[in-house]
Amino acid sequence: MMASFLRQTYGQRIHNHNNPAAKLLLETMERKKTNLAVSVDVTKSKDFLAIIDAVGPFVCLIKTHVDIIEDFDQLLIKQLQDFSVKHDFVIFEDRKFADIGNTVALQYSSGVHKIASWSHITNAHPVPGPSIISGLSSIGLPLGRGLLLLTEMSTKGTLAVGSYTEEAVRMARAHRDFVIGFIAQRSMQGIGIQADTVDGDDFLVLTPGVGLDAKGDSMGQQYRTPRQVILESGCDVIIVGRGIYGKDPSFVDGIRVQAKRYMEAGWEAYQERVSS
Ligand code: S5P
Repeated sequence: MMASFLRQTYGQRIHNHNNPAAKLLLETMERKKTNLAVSVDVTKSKDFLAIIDAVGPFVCLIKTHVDIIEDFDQLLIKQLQDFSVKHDFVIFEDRKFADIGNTVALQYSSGVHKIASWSHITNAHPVPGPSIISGLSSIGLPLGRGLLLLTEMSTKGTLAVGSYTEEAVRMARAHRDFVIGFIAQRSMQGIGIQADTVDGDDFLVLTPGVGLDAKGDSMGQQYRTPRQVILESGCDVIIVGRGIYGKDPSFVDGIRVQAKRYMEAGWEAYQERVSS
């Protein structure tokens, strides 16, 4: 049976969550009236910071891949955190952990990037089984962090379908304190439980593979519109990368225009959803 989370506002849904990172994201979305997340996939600190400062006013969340930054240092993290305060957004390092519990705990806490110390949210592939959640939560839970499981992917030919997706949602249901939601292409409500059972778990769904002008790229990425993602598929956050900063990360005026455009498209689709 379909519960009614899809028709609740982001503000109302804050009360369905205990995890501080989930609450922070919903509060930010409600306060700034945006369900846009920007994925800042560039290799130079200068471009990384310029894009974040340009899109900051329009986003609820900034998604990072810090391992692609060539001139990474701890100062960059301080600058990212300062922007997160200045512009009021949540930070999500898209690390896609995928190893045994002991290894992911080390990768999350240590090394050059020390992700757990600054990223409110991170994500993991469910492929190792529940031990990946225990490993990451041993580090992240005491810090008030949240985890997203990748239950589906946006790419052509993805193996994350069918019973893999269902089992991953079941894993999440068993770890509600730390798993706040999914990277997926549609609402995961009712998945992994019997059809006649009421689903009381309000998971957040953050969705990449969003573009208004292109249908995909030459490497298997597939794009859908904010309307398809938020209204038709019941996802909560649109994640947009190249659709916003294109091929020229230094053209900040153009980036601002695109960010506003995606923000408005995402919010309109959400308003139509909650008022339907
Ligand atoms: O299924 C997925 C999961 C993720 S997290 N498909 C994705 O594209 N992503 C990430 O979203 C990907 O790593 C990239 O950072 C972003 C999409 O970027 P874009 O430029 O194609 O919008």
